[in-house]
Amino acid sequence: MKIVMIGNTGVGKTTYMASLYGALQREIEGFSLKAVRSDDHSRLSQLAKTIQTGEYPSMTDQRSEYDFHLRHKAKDVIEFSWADYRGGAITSSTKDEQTNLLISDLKKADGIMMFCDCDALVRNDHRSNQISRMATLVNQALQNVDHIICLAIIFTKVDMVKEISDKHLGCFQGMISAINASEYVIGSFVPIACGTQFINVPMPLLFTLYGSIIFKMALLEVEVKYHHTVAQEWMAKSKGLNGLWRKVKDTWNGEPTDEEMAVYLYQQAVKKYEEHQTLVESVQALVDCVQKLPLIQKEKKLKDYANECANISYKNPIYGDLKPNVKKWF
Ligand SMILES: Nc1nc2c(ncn2[C@@H]2O[C@H](COP(=O)(O)OP(=O)(O)OP(=O)(O)O)[C@@H](O)[C@H]2O)c(=O)[nH]1
Ligand SMILES: [Mg+2]
Repeated sequence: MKIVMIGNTGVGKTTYMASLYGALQREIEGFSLKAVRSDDHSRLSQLAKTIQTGEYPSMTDQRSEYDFHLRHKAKDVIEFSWADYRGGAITSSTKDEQTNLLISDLKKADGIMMFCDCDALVRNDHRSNQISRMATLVNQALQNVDHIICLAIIFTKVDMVKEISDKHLGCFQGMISAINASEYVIGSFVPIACGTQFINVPMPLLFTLYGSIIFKMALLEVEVKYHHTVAQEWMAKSKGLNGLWRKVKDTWNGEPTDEEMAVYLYQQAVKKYEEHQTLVESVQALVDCVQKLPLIQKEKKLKDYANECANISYKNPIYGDLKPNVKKWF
């Protein structure tokens, strides 16, 4: 399971990753995050603390990949890797090693976070965001996909803007059409802020992992049914005279008997069922979170997305204030 972040230099990718990691050291709606390697844990936790004081990280100079466990109520939900790039990788030529790595990562991604500086967006500063360049790279990566991909279009630094209106979203029209045309891509806009103010910080990650977690649950369901059916088939074979004959033959040859095969497959079915049950509660919590987001859907207009962005962050910040004494956004 792989998540890739894409966004021009200075839009806030590293700030987001570290802030999220810091925030999810305690449970939010039951979810928490754990780095697999202890040095990554120390680095990200330290960075998160520094960011909360208003001091931001320095520019990323090369790709770094982190491995995490998303947990829900102290149980593992999914393990995933998450790559952070230097923003320059999106504008460099394909001769650049980092750019090639980004393109190949995007092709393998299960979830994509596309970062856009909201302050630059409302100032119509398109150079700072390079949206059309990102859209080209993402569209290339989405050609011929055969698995579900969640694509979060993340508006960073919303603490710096007064309003997001439909006229600011026109540059996403191409992306919206591509997402609506694909049966595999689920898209959403997510406004966030990190630093001295915290707005919607867990949402981009939860949304990006959503498709893979749903897929994992569906796969477990299929596995339970499969193991159960095959177990029944072995059990049926073990019955009657023919079954007795097969048992003698298997025992003579030192091979597992039909009954032993049936028991083994039942045990597998039970194991998969237990895994599935653990996921059900987490998926319900995830669906509750994701439903509040401005999901990209065919019938919606740009105005609808602008209104929904305003509703989730201006009036009803989802997990808006994680710290005491944080000023409300407006
Ligand atoms: N006001 C505000 N500023 C932010 C926020 N997030 C990031 N910034 C500012 O944006 C700058 C760049 O953030 P980074 O996280 O380093 O950006 P990046 O996308 O990782 O940049 P590269 O590593 O160069 O690709 C920071 O130094 C902050 O000044 C935010 O939520 N609010
Ligand atoms: Mg960075």
